[in-house]
Amino acid sequence: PAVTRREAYQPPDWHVPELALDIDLDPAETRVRATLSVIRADAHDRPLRLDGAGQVPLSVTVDGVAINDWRLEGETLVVPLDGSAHTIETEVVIAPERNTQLMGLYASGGLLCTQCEAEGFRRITYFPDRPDVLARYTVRITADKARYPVLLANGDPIASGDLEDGRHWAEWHDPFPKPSYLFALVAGDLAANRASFTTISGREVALAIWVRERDLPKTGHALDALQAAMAWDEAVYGREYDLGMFNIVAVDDFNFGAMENKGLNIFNSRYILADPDTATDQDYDAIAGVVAHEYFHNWSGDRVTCRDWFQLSLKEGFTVYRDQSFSADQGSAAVKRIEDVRVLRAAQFPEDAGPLAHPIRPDSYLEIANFYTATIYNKGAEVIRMMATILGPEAFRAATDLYFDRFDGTAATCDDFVDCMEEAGGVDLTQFRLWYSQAGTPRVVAGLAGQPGGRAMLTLAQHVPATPGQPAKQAMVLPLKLRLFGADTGRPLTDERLVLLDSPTKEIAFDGLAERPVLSINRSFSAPVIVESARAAADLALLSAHDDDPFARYEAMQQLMLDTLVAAVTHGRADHAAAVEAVRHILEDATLEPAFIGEAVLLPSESFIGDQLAVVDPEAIFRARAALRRDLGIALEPLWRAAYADNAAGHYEYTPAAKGCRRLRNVALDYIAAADPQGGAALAFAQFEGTDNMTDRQAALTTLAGGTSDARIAALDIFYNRYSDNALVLDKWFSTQALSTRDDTAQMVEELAHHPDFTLANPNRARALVGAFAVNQRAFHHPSGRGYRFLADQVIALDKLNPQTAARLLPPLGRWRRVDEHRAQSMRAELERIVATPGLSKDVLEQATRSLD
Ligand code: BAL
Ligand code: ZN
Repeated sequence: PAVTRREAYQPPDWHVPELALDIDLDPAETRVRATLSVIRADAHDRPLRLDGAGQVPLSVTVDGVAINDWRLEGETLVVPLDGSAHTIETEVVIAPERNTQLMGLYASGGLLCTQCEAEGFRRITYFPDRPDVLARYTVRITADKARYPVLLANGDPIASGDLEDGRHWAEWHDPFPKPSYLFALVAGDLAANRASFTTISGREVALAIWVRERDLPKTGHALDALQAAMAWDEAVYGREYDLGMFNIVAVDDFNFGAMENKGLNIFNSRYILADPDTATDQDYDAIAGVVAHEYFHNWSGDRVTCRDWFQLSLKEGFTVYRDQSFSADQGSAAVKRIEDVRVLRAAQFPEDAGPLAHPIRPDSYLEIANFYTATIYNKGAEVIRMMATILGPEAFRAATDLYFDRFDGTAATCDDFVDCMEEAGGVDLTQFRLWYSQAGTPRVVAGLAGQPGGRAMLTLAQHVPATPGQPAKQAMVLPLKLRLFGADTGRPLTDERLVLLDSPTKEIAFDGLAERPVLSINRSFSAPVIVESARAAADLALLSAHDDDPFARYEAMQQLMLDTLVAAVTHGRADHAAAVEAVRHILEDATLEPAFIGEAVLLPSESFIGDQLAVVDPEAIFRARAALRRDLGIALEPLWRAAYADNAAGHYEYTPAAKGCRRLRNVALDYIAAADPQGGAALAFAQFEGTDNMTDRQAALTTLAGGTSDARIAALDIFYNRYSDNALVLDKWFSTQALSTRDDTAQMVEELAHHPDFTLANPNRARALVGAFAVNQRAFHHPSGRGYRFLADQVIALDKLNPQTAARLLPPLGRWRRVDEHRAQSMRAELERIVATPGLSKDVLEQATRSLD
């Protein structure tokens, strides 16, 4: 397969200002007629080249006359043309019911729907399927009226009618030129939860969330989030919605979380449907975040799109930053920042440290679907955040205004965005741009040396590790917020200051310090880096108790626990006293909100502990973590029991305060179970049975699922029977078991893969079992190698149906450099088995071969 390179970018040879689609829907045989107005872009003599995939043209006409001098080069339709402007018509037949890749037009439940990003449109019709060809779309859909009473496409509806044969039709027009990846169509028997939104300039927008009739009661939260997001984007970014309608459709089979098609967002149903009985607080938060994310794309993605797919982070990094800021404004900003950093560390840092590392603007790809990564999305958001920090809020807003104004209606690049930051911010970001080209997580070594006379010298040194294809790195610009605190009193000794570390090393002197200083650095996680700063347990405990930046407080607590756990893994045992006392202090601090306490007292994940070690020993990490969990549970049992009792709610409410109470209470439950497995299991089972909400029910189930009590089997059965007709909740049933820390999880997961409710055809279900299992460090790295074999078997099987989802499950197998030689060999053997599989997709081939390097 051919590699696409960023540097090989050429502007399109032909523009397509208008596209009319006439789509006669049928699951087995859908007929698509496309009428393209094409204009030669400049003085060249190259033919028109239209991308296609999986179909052949039934006819091609030029200016109304059938031609036969077209040819196929691979799957590309090549049409020789004289002159500079023509009308081209093509006709194809496709079979959505046989489309298991879920790219292009496909069937999900009783619906027909589309997913076109990145290159799915070519599976529907012939077109220059690249993001820098922007057309105005008019779409006519015809379908059986009984089976598909609702017909939706992008833009606004312009006409509809009935036909004699039980069929009907609808026409939609989208006045905004858009690339093909934003095309969408949905047909089905759907019901709408409707509302309206009045924009800042007084225009009424009709909002609708379309779902199966029976799911209507679960759409209120998503609709509220949509309205909040629309108002927020006006207030914070000055962005107003631009069509008369905004439609969202929820579908069960979806490769992504959701998709920002202009005026017609299509969502994975897990990011729409929620009620207290079936969705956790985490689900509710994710729904609001994803609804906002897709809505925000209307400007950062749709109105201003990407020139080519190497610029993907232009829209994704910026839009993730926007949705993170929105969610921070809706609840606790501190807790949101902690959660976002946890996701970055769990998903992106390992990517940056492994064989699949790539810059946020990659240089080449075999399959672009493999680059919808935590690096493009989450590290991309951190890069935008750093620019916002450097510019400050007013200049950042001026810069985004400039960007939206200058590039409205066009396809832009990451450099265009940074140019606007420089111009409006009056800053030089030449060196900062290395964030776009260099992969790898920078490391900062920080040392603070106290000197006589109230002086201290801070020494900072940065190092960006080598990554595949990038052996040597240049020093980057790292915006580090820091502050000094007094070691005796915990009082601040300095103001917070923003240091731009832009050289390999830097020294900063502090004078007039009244006490020995303790360093608080990378406050609010101002740079997405790893800070190595040898600080004594007592100093970390001091920061965890006194730092005025909540993130830094959390971070000090995490570092203290990490140091304890790393010592335990390395030496076989560790002194837990400092960690216990620091946690006690947090639990006893009445000024802290429960949501924050719930985060601060959490143990670092097994994978994050592993990231601190040269060679990961998953069993040793599990044992060290379990020992600290048990000791924290036992030593602080009265405080956990008090937190459990004090944070009980009479009835369910979805408010930031109530969420925080549930969070702390469920963390406390898990520590109680660590201290007292039998009593904790009984408490968990009582909570499981007595609660009125899924947050508490799933938390109790998770605690039970990791233990050995008889209540575990009972709870799993009750849960299964209660929710056997709810696919989203059954996903939780699978993933809770796949994430269990029990000894027998690997075997249990193999058995669950034969459960009648397990199917690889549904991406959510595949991710719930296989994806969850592959991040369960202890089970996946089972010394027998059965975990690796299982993942490889599932990837090979899924690749035949859905290469994109299969490829996204593969990365854990590429972490073989991080484990002992025996495990590494087993992992490599499975990767080699995958690569040797006949008929492999380029998606999986690319991920597996890169993972072997
Ligand atoms: N553009 C793909 C889905 C998303 O990031 O919104
Ligand atoms: Zn996005």
